[in-house]
Amino acid sequence: MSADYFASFDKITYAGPEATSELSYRYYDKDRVVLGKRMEDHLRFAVCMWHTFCWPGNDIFGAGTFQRPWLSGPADAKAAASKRANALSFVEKLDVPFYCFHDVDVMEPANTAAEHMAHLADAVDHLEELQQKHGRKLLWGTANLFSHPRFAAGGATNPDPEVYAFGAMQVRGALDATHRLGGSGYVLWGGREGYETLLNTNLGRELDNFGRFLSLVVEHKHKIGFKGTILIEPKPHEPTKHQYDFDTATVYGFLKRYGLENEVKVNIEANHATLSGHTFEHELAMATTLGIFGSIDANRGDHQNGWDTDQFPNSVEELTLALIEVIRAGGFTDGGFNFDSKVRRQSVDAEDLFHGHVGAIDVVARGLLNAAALIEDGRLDAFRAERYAGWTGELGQLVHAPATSLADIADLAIARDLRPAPKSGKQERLENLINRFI
Ligand code: XLS
Ligand code: CA
Ligand code: CA
Repeated sequence: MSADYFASFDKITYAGPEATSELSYRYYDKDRVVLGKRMEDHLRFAVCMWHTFCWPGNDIFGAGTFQRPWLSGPADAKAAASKRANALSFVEKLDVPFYCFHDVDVMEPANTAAEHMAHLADAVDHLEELQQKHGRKLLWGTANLFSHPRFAAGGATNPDPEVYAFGAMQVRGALDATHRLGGSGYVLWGGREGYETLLNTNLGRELDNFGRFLSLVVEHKHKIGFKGTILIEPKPHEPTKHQYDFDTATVYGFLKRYGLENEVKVNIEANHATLSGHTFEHELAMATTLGIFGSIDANRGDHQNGWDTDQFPNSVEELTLALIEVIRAGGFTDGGFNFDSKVRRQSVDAEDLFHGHVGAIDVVARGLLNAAALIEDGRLDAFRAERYAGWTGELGQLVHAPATSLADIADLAIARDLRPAPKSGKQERLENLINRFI
């Protein structure tokens, strides 16, 4: 049916830090046990369909630059099948367990709702065979409610209920497909669930419609017996000026408001974290603290650019800090590290797709090894525990006792003549400690 675009590449294997081949893993050794778990089970890597196989390398100033055979002809059933087959073959060559997709990434384009369902069904049949053939699994599925012009004003927050219904059709289809393909999770990224101007926007109406949409998705998940996690992927803006799922803390407030905080978790993307003015590790720590840490898109931004460049992660330091938070969270349950990453527009060779993924996988693996070593060393956690030790003492317990009032605490401060002296937070010492492990 379709020629194997990656036929000339060997499977990528672990060859250790002294490896001579550029396309070998130097740190990702899938069977190596770290903190009691195989690396493959810790990291649960996934390749994304959209940037890697659907994007032709265009930007707002120029046309696609990539020569991918399935993108050069008409967007028909044959092209869609070639894309799927090549994608799964690529994931097998990388020897990582998972892939992720949007409905429209894998199917022949459709003009009507009925056609959408029929084409998606064909794609799911084929993906089921391919998963079997290549021994790969689905990390998460999702529906694209942002590319088609009908979604210019959003899907679940569109002023027009007919667009909302079309979006519901797509999400029902993609969630059913994810369930059938044994996916671990289902993601909702609301790129156009936001606004361009408040002049034409009814915020309250849009939030209630969005909350209702998410409740319906959760209800459907239980109805069909899908055991995976429903995930929201926060992002502050782009393409909309303001996106409702701004960051993890905002998503948590939204979930609480609609009673969904025990049903939905977050898929945190490094690039979106920095766009919202946070660090990647901040978003991870916040999600863990709020009990909604689910999965990760590891792609990063560029420090000089204020947009979503979706680059492969390449900072060992950034990944070490992130992995400390993942380990503190107890690791993934059904989430994983997805590479929602694009090679640069000038990286036109098939080989560039391998360099991007192999390098990123090794950077994340090094982050894991460093973070595990830091946790095992114990000094980082010991300092933090010591810094808060007062809260397990008498005063800390008194503050939290239900009968204690503000006046009780104030009176105690006076009665004991408290004169607390500043204590060093030891930031430089801790930063030096981290650097010794990188
Ligand atoms: C875009 C998002 C998108 C989601 C999936 O910025 O990262 O790719 O991960 O819809
Ligand atoms: Ca992104
Ligand atoms: Ca993403």
